[in-house]
Amino acid sequence: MLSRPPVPSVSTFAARPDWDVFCRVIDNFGDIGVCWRLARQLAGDFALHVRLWVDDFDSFRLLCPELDPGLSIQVLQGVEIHCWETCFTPVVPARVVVEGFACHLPETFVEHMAHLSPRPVWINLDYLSAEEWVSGCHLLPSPHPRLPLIKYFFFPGFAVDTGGLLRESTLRARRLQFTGSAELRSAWWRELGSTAPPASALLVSVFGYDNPALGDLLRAWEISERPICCLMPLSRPLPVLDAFAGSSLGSGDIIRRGSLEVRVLPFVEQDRYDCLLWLCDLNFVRGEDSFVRAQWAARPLVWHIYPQQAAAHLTKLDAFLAIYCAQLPQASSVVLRDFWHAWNAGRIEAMAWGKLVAALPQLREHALRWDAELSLQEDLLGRLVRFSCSRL
Ligand code: TRH
Repeated sequence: MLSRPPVPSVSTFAARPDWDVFCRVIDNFGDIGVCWRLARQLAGDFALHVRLWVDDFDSFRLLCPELDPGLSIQVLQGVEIHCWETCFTPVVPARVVVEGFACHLPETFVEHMAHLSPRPVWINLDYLSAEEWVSGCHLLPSPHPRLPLIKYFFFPGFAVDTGGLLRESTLRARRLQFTGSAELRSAWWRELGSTAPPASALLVSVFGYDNPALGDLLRAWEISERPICCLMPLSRPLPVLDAFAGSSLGSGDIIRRGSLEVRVLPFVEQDRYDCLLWLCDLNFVRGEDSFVRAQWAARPLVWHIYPQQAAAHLTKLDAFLAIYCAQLPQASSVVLRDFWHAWNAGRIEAMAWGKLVAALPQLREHALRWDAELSLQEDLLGRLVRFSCSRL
């Protein structure tokens, strides 16, 4: 026999929400980056009433500066955002409940889900991987050991039989509008308190984990034939960059050495970060969400994968390289693979950079093709909403 659920508090929206999305920030920005994007798209593209529960407003605010850390409930971009306090105030669960990256829902909330009729569809949104096992595990049910509830494992991925990738319906149109409009581009630079670098410069964005290979790269860029402008949004100081500069750098600082200009940027709002990726000739990205956004930018990319124990991440890296390089001419494929491996191993030879630059025109064509082909697949939320509807 189930015990009675606690009395719910009143939500800012009158009716019971359509979706609850729970996000615990473990480290960095991937968890909140994905959950915020997903919640915004549910509200924007699907006109759903979404409640987003986040336990760390300080991290969240870096991606979404409008967030008021003093408010425990607020509505932004159509999403009802709640501070996920340690002591969870009971509410009526939504029709669909997304647990971001196995973040463990509050016990009282799970009890409450079990008492509802119909019971909510419970989804665990997992991490992205290009590995083959993902297709076999996507949508596997996991019955609750005690309560009459089933949790489904939803795996993002690159194949049609996985959960796909987050991609808002307006993304491509926004990108084309931005890249095609000199006015929008100069407004973007202006808002950042900066100006566009000369057209002759190779524009590179760098967002990665602390990596000694960055020092190798900066030194190679310093003596590059072509001027290089490197844009680096920082959320915290980067020791390798500071060592290169010889002083501690912060947002707004610029270093000029030989052919290289490094501009340290503030960590920009999520949509503005997209614009940065769209502007650059080459993007260094990391983790999960920036890695996906760089693919939707249709520009060449270098991925710093999130390091895991026993080098498990290298298997993930190779699984992606295998599909990404499948239709890339052999010579460029070797260059790209070698460069990604070297970047992740923390050591870049000057010659490797030279080879990558030479391959850039071909890599750019490939990135356009990759984006076009991958965009033909249904996006993650289309798949997730369809699956949830089938279980409601
Ligand atoms: O920050 P990440 O490394 O995040 C993660 C987490 O470490 C997570 O625990 C791990 O499991 C996962 O990687 C694989 O990188 P990611 O995923 O790219 O998230 C960064 C987010 O920050 C993404 O939504 C883009 C956003 N962003 C901005 O909004 N503005 C910026 O200026 C930058 C650089 C990024």
